[in-house]
Amino acid sequence: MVIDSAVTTSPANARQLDRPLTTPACVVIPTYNECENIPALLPRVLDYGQLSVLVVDDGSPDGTGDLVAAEAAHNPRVHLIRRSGKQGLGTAYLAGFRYALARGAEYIFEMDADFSHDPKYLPDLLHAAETAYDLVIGSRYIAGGGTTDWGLGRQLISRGGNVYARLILGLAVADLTGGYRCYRRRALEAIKLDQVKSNGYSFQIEMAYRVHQAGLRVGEVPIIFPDRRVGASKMNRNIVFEALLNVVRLRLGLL
Ligand SMILES: Nc1nc2c(ncn2[C@@H]2O[C@H](COP(=O)(O)OP(=O)(O)OP(=O)(O)O)[C@@H](O)[C@H]2O)c(=O)[nH]1
Ligand SMILES: [Mg+2]
Repeated sequence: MVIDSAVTTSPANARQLDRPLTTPACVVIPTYNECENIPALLPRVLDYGQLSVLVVDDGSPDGTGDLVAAEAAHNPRVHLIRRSGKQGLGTAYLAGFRYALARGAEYIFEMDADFSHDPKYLPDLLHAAETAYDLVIGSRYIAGGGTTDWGLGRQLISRGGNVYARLILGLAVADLTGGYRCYRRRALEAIKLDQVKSNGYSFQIEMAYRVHQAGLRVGEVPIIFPDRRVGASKMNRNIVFEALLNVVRLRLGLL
């Protein structure tokens, strides 16, 4: 199948294959320059026959989008949204959520492409979503979870950010910034995706807060989180500052 012959255009700057989801669970993976990771990651996720993958690629100059398009051409469990340029993690996820919801997904995962989120935890997240929670977060900060490889600076930012967000928002969630997640459909339906404002680090915090505010159940399962295998981090100081400010805005109802 030639990818451009079967695309719909929605929104204006995104191209996507117009095809149905063949499984009730969909793993959304945003990518920007992950050509060294994505070819190894896709088969690991697809090992789980009940899962589909949706990559949201922001015009990666390294050709990540083309690699995924080649997979999608012969595997109906691989889906791809291509956006024209780097537009941020938050809007990538929102585009992915809308795509999955429109195709009837019951369980929608968030996962990084860089192997910090080990695919071996996918069944744990799914099981917890099926049996106990509307949003399950793979957690570094509950018993059994943790990070490896991180220097002191990175650890302090992550732990400090979580304590800060938890105190201000009053949520009993240890890893509010964790981005390895599984949402039940009803959690994404309960929050108005159009109203989600954060695009960077605080996107995860805002999503968890909104699910909690909607009266739904947020829970955690432990994960060990190693540093990205290869490729460059997209973290920067602006993302951290945006997050600090947005937590206060959220609490005050200004976001
Ligand atoms: N589509 C899209 N994906 C992005 C964007 N920014 C980051 N990503 C992807 O989002 C995931 C997480 O980004 P990372 O750079 O790993 O950010 P991080 O995990 O906070 O930082 P590290 O721990 O240093 O890896 C990866 O799969 C990235 O390729 C973006 O603007 N658009
Ligand atoms: Mg990462």
